[in-house]
Amino acid sequence: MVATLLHILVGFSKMADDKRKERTFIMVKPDGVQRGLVGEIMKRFEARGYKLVGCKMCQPGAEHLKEHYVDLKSKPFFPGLIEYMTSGPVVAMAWEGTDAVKQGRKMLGETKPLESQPGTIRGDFCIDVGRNICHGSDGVESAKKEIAHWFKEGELMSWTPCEFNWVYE
Ligand code: DAT
Ligand code: MG
Repeated sequence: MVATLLHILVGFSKMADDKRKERTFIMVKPDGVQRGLVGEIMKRFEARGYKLVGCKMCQPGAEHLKEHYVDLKSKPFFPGLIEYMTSGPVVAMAWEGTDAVKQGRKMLGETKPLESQPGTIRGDFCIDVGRNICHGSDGVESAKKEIAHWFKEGELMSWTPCEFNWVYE
């Protein structure tokens, strides 16, 4: 009886632990970098309690971006999107924590900045959809795919911030 209870408790704690390991891919787009908003965007994820597990500035070519946005390749704005995304360096990041994917999207706001609430990143810092300064994964599976697309194995860190037990109960 005690052993079964213990087993259940360990199971629950493992589930909570796994949830806290959810990762999302967040990228500051070329306009966000040009406009000096890298720190502002990172600050919000840090302050929320999410953990940075990968971060690099890079300027990949069109092929890499076409693959990243492959689901949109038939859209009329696709060529313009690729031109914009390859126009300068971006900052690619992986953030980890409970519900990171959904919360990351909420923190970014809507695709169209004018439909984004004030208090969100897009609602606070941009206007046009084609200059919406940041990217965030839209699902747990796409986050895994995007993180694998942007980061090599050794570029992702496993670490425990000293604040961990002050963020999670
Ligand atoms: P999100 O970036 O919110 O996930 P998405 O995946 O639908 O949005 O589109 C990717 C990017 O493509 C988006 O951030 C900006 C651009 N985009 C989307 N819809 C657009 C449109 N109607 N006109 C111009 N650019 C658009
Ligand atoms: Mg998207």
